[in-house]
Amino acid sequence: MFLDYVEIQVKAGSGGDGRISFHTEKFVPMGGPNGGDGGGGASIIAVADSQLTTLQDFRYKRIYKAPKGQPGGERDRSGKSGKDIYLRVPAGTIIKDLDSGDILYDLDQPGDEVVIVKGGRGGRGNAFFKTSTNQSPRMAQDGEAGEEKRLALELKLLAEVGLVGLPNAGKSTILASCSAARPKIADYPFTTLVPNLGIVSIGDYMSCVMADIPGLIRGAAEGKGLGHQFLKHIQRTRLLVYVIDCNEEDIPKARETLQSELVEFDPSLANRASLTVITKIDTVLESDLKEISEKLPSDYIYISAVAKMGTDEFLQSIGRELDEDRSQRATD
Ligand SMILES: Nc1nc2c(ncn2[C@@H]2O[C@H](COP(=O)(O)OP(=O)(O)OP(=O)(O)O)[C@@H](O)[C@H]2O)c(=O)[nH]1
Ligand SMILES: [Mg+2]
Repeated sequence: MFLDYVEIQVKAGSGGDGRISFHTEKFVPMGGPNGGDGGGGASIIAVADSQLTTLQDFRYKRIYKAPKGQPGGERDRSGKSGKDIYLRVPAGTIIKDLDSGDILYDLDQPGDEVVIVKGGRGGRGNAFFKTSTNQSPRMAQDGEAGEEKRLALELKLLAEVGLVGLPNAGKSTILASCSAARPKIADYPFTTLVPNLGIVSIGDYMSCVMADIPGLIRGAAEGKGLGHQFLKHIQRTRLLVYVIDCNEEDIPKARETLQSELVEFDPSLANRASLTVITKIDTVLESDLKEISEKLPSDYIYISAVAKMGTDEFLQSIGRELDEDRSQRATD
């Protein structure tokens, strides 16, 4: 399956208890307090690891407990802290709290790291409680309990193909026409507010996951419009599809705006495989379309997602690009 999901229980270590003890020497049966502090309990930390692609490792081990801190010692010695536990998860893992239903973390990039449950603090030893009025306190603090949570780990569907375009270009219509996804489609900009994913079949043997993100506008990389929050979703796609409405006044400029926003966001996107699709061709006369296409690069693809014109060829091109990308990866 594409979606990988596991539920786990995590418990951080409690802090070690503080110690009650007193300095003793020959002829000084009871000197000042010298009980040390307890050590901190260990935390559990999740790390996104680029080597992993599934949550398989969590299938059989569901409960994780981090070690406690050691109790404080005599002669002001602090207890040792527990050693933190690292849980390695694939990049693209979302961590949800099963009790509240909230998404707590989104570990998108390899190397991303979060403390999912924090170890308890060590308790203070009795040396800490010495005051001018109480020279020999007989009290010490217990270690704090470690945090405990029930979590769901969910691996986000990794989209191989990302549709990028200006608002209202027709991206969601393309996703709807070639997958079972039913994104909202409407004749106004910023209809799509969060990314949509769909599974696209190409011929009989191949399929890919396609992502439709909110429209991008100039300045998106700096936060204008909506698209920038979602640029990270196309960062990991293998193929970018630039979608441009054939009624766009200046198609080369639209193409350039889209590309420069992507590259500004992440320079490595400049080298990502890409296709450019001119859509809504059912809305212009054939003769006008000919005129438009003559001024554009010859590898642009012309489709109408509504009238299903050129869509098979479009999917074939996606298949070819993904094939090429896969074989390139194999030889890398
Ligand atoms: N005639 C025709 N209309 C289309 C075609 N593709 C999209 N449209 C229309 O164009 C409008 C915008 O389509 P969407 O698919 O919502 O555009 P979008 O790029 O997802 O827009 P945002 O999510 O707002 O960025 C809708 O009214 C669609 O019906 C097409 O191939 N032909
Ligand atoms: Mg849309």
